[in-house]
Amino acid sequence: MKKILTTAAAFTTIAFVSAHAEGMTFETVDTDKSGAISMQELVTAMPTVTDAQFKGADLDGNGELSKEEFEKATTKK
Ligand SMILES: [Ca+2]
Ligand SMILES: [Ca+2]
Repeated sequence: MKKILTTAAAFTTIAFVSAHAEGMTFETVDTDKSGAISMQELVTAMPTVTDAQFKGADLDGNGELSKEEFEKATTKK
């Protein structure tokens, strides 16, 4: 049950990548190579992403996705 609850809590974050993440890596989304993914970069890579989904993936709330945050958001399980 614990595993299911963890998955459910992360589901809104994960949802935005499921259809788009194939072959997509942090490096390809971070088009300006700043080391973090901005909302604009994420939308460029995944046009269906919403602001709420971006904020859900931005675990520390600094307005950008670190590699760790991006990888968590794109992990399907
Ligand atoms: Ca960037
Ligand atoms: Ca962040």
